[in-house]
Amino acid sequence: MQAVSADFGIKDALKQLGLKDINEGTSTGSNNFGSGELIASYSPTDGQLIGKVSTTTKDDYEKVIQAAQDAFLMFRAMPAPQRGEIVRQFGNKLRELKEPLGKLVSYEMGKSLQEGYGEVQEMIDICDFAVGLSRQLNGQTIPSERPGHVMREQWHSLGVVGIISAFNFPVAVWAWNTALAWVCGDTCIWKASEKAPLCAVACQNIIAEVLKDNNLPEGISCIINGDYKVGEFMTTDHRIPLISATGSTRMGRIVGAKVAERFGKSLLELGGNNAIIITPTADLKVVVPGAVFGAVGTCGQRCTSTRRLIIHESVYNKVRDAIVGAYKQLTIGNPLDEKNHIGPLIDKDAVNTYLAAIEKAKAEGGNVLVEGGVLEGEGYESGCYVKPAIIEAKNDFEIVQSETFAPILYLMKYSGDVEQAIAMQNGVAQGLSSAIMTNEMKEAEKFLSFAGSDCGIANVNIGTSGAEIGGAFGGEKETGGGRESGSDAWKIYMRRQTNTINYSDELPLAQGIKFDL
Ligand code: UN1
Repeated sequence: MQAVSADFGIKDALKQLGLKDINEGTSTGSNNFGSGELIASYSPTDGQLIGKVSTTTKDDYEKVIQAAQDAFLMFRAMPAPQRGEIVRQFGNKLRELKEPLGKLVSYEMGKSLQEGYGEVQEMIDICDFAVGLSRQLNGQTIPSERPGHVMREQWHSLGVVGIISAFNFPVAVWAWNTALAWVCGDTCIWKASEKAPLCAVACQNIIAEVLKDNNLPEGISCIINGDYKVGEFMTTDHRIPLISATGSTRMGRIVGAKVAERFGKSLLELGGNNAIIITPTADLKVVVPGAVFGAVGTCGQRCTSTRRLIIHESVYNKVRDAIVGAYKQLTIGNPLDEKNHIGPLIDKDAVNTYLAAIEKAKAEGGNVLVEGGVLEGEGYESGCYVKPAIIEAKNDFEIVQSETFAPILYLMKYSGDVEQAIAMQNGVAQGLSSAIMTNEMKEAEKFLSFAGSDCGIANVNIGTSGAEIGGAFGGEKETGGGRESGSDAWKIYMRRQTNTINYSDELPLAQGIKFDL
């Protein structure tokens, strides 16, 4: 670790974030009661041990939930704009620490430094959004059918929110949830991915300082560490009214069922299988960067990553050649070095999944246009660096139908009108993000209409990834149906109450029912 940290300032970043490095001991996060075994965090960039984090036992968990429940009782009584002030301070701390936190994200997770900074920016943006929201948690007044009556809708704080997040966005997805949950008056318990535990501890340290400065209990923000078993403490716990879970469809199926069994609410943000439709009028200047960033950004490990290009046959060769040409410009290497576009996959398991997917695509009849493979030699010692691959394939290949979290882009042709392309784009089990590249207004509007894309996100002349926080984020079908981040996604973090108030001297019943005594 020493050599790399000296090069890219990682050691300094760890210090600024209050993390101990391997020579100093174990990081726990200030509100983590973790007394279980240690998780070691290795960087996929250089294979070095970055630090260790202690895991949460069942007994520890009981202390955490107690702290979160106690904190909830005071936090929900605090006026929402004052809670917004806490989130404002948190956002400011993130502004101060954008560089070290972005570096840690890049080093622990492997995404390019630019994307690491982008992730922290996304946290700052959602904090700003939530601050404004803290004065807009408005209910409505509804006309009553009865004289001398009025109906009202109110939004009350929900309780303790459980957050389960994935390795690929190790800090931003937590912030999407917490920034909203906090202004709504909820307290949070976060189980981060065991593949990026130090990012979680760093975030906890930052919010802990803000809470301390404001004499607020740290139970407002808690972390628990460990594998899926630790997540299960939350999914089966009736004291947690909402579980927000981001990850694979496989995970979501289990979590969703467990939470539903106890009538909890769940917000699921699961797998995607995102396509860009490229029509005859598409502008290559827009198509190439949109498709390439979508496919190789975060080394193909975004849930919004572009997996399929559905290209009209009349422009197929031109588009194919332009994309294949652009792949030749890509540089792969240490993501902390800003000259590289692409860092490593998260670990060797992910490398094996990537290799198996390429083999499967070939076995199903795919035609490889850009060879994949694992990079070896100087700078690639971690064994996690792979080459982004492009394969001509058919939409109904089994491998094309499933999400592989890796930089593999499938190219396919359509020959008819845009409806045919839309049917192909919709012809998968997932429904997160989608895009069309066109200068034809009618095609764009058809794609966005009720008969168009069936995804939660449908874009025109931009790629499938890189959504802004202002819109609701999430998708349909096997993506799980949840919406987080912007728009009115805050409503799931609150409980809705309908009030009917009678200010008359009579008691008329609704629906005109007579009940005379
Ligand atoms: C994810 O991959 O889980 O739209 C989230 C995007 C990012 C968020 C991705 N803003 O690509």
